[in-house]
Amino acid sequence: MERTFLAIKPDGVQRGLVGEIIGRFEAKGFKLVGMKLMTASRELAEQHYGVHKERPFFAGLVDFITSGPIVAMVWEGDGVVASARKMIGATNPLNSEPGTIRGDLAVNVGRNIIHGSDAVETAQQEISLWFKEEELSAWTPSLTPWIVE
Ligand code: DAT
Ligand code: MG
Repeated sequence: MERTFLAIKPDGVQRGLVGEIIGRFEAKGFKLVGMKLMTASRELAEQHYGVHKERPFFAGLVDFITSGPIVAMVWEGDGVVASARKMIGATNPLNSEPGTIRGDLAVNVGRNIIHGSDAVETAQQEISLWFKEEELSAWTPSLTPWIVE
């Protein structure tokens, strides 16, 4: 089953948006299989955003993402990687459609409140970077037959 890595960034936690954001993925019908509140080390943040290390915003991005607790999560479901990206919206919240998390709740690219893996392969790498296998729970929500046929 497909899985994605999502993280509510320090701005989302500080703004009290954890419940609002998690609620959207629950309501959609995806399954939460791992979650922890943690402050990322610089090393972890630099690995996570390694693809951006030559970009001018890299140092500031790492400073920001390590500045306070984040909520790291793994969600599961058919097509969850692409669907979560749609639910999150465009990188710059000023371009994110209303109805998306960033479109509804953010205004600045450096404070866009949530991360989501951009592809199935990236998701697998990010999940193994942030979580140990034993931190993930395989379970069957009792509502599953009412969500997927
Ligand atoms: P996304 O988070 O939508 O996958 P990304 O991978 O291109 O976006 O960039 C990672 C994060 O870096 C993004 O969430 C916010 C920050 N960022 C991206 N482009 C930026 C820019 N031009 N200025 C400042 N921060 C930027
Ligand atoms: Mg990205």
